[in-house]
Amino acid sequence: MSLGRGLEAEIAERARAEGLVALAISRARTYRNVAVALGERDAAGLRDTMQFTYRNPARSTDPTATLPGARSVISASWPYGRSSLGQAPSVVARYARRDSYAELRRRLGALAEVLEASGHQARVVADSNALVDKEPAVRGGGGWYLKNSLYAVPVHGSMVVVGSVITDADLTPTRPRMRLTGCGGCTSCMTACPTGAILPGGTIDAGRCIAWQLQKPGMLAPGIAAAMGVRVYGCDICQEVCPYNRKVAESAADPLAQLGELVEILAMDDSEVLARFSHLYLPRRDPSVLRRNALAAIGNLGPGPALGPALALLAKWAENDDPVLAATAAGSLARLRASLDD
Ligand code: B12
Ligand code: SF4
Ligand code: SF4
Repeated sequence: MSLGRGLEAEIAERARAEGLVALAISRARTYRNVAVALGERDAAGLRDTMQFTYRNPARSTDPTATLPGARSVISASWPYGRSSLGQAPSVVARYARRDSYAELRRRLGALAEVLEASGHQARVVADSNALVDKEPAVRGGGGWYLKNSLYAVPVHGSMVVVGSVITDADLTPTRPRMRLTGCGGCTSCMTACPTGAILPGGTIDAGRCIAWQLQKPGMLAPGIAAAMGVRVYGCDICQEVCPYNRKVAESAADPLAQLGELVEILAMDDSEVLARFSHLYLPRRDPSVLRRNALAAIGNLGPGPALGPALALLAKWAENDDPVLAATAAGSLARLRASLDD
């Protein structure tokens, strides 16, 4: 069994070979600060109807709940921002254009293999409800919390997904950073968020966050359709304006190409939507959530070359049997018509 610095060095080498960044090792302790934050946000009504890590905070803030006897947590990030460079903007947020979480988990699995080969137990956790992913990474000094609540790492900024390997190996922790947040006096994301969802202290009001509202079934909350822009899944606004992500800026969107993407989604039957977007979180695997979002997004295309086909499409969907889809299409028709008077 290899122990001590030898094992840490082996893990670091494998992480580099896998293209993982910001490796960080922390002790497998309970994250009381995060449990308190989850409780306070729940009490303040900022959780909306989200479950995720809120369902069982005792579990999601304690690595030993996933692996009894755990001693260390190895965190690492997968920089998806790079792969979206040079891509045309899409109606899907950048992390979700590919299955970034599967790419991360596969690479973390390679680190788990190193540990297992040396006789240790290891569990990969990434974007599951088993653990709050950012906290062990921050504790191990991989990066910082930002005011938009995301985690940024050197060089790659916040366009990374982050996960961990929980292990019973007693590894030497990497050094925490001196600062909790890397924002200084900047408030660009707070100003840019179209719904004012970013509250002080790195806190998001989920009821106002477009990324959450686009995942929720039923009618979009009041004000979301008009504020959400041309997107059907996820929201990258608070990352795109962030100086940490300057290197991964996209070119300007083309309304006709966006309409093309939305029309394509609306033309798919249920099984096609589920197959094409199998990596997205859709509540109860309900494809109509994406259709609703596509219809709402069309209402934000504004006057321009996409206007004629957009109006015709919405008029048809406003007659749909599904009351949510019909009402969303009618709302978008009204917004598009109003945009002609502006
Ligand atoms: C619930 C959840 C959401 C919810 C709520 C998000 C939220 N910020 O509250 C919704 C659905 C809205 C969401 C959206 C998104 N999410 Co999300 N989400 C999660 C999930 C499942 C749990 C997060 C959680 O429970 N955190 C616990 C809370 C308490 O932590 P916190 O909000 O960071 O609070 C800390 C800070 O406030 C800090 N703090 C304390 N004091 C202070 C003071 C200052 C000044 C600062 C800056 C910080 C600070 O301490 C608190 C406690 O640790 C994680 C996966 C996981 N299992 O961890 C992914 C995760 C956070 N999401 C992720 C992503 C990619 C996104 C989106 C970018 C996707 C998209 N493009 O639409 C958006 C971004 C929206 C945003 N600005 O946060 C990534 C983030 C990667 C990164 N680089 O940070 C994660 C980590 C998934 C992963 N494994 O990579 N998400
Ligand atoms: S993801 Fe969008 S809606 Fe949510 S906080 Fe960021 S900018 Fe605001
Ligand atoms: S935009 Fe500014 S305030 Fe917001 S996360 Fe980035 S550095 Fe921090």
